[in-house]
Amino acid sequence: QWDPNAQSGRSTFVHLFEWRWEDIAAECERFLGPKGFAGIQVSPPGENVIAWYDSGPQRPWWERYQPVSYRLETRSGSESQFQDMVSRCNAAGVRIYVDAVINHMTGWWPSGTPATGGSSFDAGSLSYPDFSGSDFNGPNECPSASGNIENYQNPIEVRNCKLVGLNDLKQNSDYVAGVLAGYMNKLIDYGVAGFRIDASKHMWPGDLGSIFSRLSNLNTNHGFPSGTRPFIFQEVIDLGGEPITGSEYVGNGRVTEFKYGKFLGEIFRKQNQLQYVENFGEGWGMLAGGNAVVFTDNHDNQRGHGAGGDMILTFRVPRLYKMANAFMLAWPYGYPKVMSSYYWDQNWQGGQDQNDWVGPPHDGNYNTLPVTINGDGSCGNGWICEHRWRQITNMVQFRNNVGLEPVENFWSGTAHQIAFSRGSSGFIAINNDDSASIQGDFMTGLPAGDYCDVISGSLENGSCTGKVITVNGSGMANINISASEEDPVIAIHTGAKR
Ligand code: AAO
Repeated sequence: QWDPNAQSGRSTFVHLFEWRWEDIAAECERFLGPKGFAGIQVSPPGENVIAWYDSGPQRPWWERYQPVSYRLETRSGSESQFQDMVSRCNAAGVRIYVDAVINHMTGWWPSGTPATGGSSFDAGSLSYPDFSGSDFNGPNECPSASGNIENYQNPIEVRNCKLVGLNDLKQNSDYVAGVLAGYMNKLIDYGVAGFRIDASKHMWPGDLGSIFSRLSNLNTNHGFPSGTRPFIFQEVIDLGGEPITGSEYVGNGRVTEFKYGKFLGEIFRKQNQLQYVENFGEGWGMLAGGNAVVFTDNHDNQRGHGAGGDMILTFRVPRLYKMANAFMLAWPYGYPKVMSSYYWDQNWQGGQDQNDWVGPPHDGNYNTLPVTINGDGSCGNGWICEHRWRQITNMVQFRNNVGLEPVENFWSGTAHQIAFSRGSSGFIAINNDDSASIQGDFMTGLPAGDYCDVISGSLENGSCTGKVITVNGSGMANINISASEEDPVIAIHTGAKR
């Protein structure tokens, strides 16, 4: 349940936030498979409320986090499109991880509010296709006066009361656990390789463990060895300061390490120093790497939800974002996730983006627009596709190429300059200094030869489209990165040798 179930030689996954199943299937075949991505986190595939306020959020992204039933009908597509996507991605060597929303159902909505698969529900009387009254936590279980989580210092409240008004399922009921595991087992049967467990902090670790123990092994018809357990990563926001910690959950599978992206933001925004990363990981008070899923930003904190605050780096600060992702992908800690976003116009008022709810690009009927691919490989129709940015894609390949080789030759110059090698397979130098260059001969650990810098360009048809770095017979190379370069990073590896 800790193993990502990736094909061998693949080591990074991508969150294709709000993408349609058809587009994901095509992306597996035309890009993710060939480029070496390991897997995809997909948006919740289960039926959700159609959220609409006449003067307020209209079809916000967050409606996907308010389940009505487990029918696989959403604006990402139908059940058959979902099945087709999983099969085609597995065939392309790319795993599908489902974002499983199993803590709760919807918040309050007037009765008669529609859902994406046509189901009826009544949130006020706790009536849903699969659940009713006693399947939910109520005043007997939840100690807060409002029924909502008011105090994160009280673990009983956090687990048994409603998260932002969402009707809270009773996972310790045998019936409820059975329905949830049944939903997940159906997805496993369709070839899914793992799950992100949404809002895990709001469920008891033991209840989650007993749900996971009901899960089937992965489907051997999709190429998984028999006896393979589903990959599990639990969303627990733990920045310290609360009684509930991420470590309580590592017995069930991996946990999202939110400190990682916050630290990266602080480092690259120079609220901290890049030179201190030599022991980045456990040495910085984070989980053991084998228990962690890491990311620079996620769909919540790129828009001010969740945790991490204004330190978080996103596509809106592309230069820093590419540097931070390059470091993440070069550094051997955790299972890294690359965020892939859509654009929205922000509207800042009083320190808050009033448009933090805006859903994916859509037509006049709120059908999600397809992801189109431009001539230069970037995406159209409002899709950002960070995973297609050359600097990020190429570093995914760097990580695949260096495998488990250790960090060696760690060097720091000024507070914001570092370089290190990964055994004899890769070398990277990062210059986040405001004015000083990185200049000199560096020990790369690599065999002699001419290497393509995979940040300024790529290896194409036997030649480099960007800088060429020459390593001599003793592994030394002359490195020169001025502080004003478009991307002040050089990365070379044995998989991109001219
Ligand atoms: C929507 C509306 C609500 C409405 C509700 C019901 O926005 O106004 O009441 O519907 O109709 C998403 C959206 C929500 C949305 C929801 C349902 O973000 O706005 O509500 O869908 O449509 C907590 C949870 C964490 C959760 C996070 C957003 O612990 O699990 O909130 N993330 C997941 C998903 C997320 C989704 C849900 C869960 C629900 O990724 O997309 O919500 O399915 C502290 C706590 C954290 C807590 C945060 C935010 O964090 O530690 O556990 O996260 O507060 O409440 C510093 C601290 C840090 C602190 C942070 C913020 O950084 O160090 O610890 O400040 O205070």
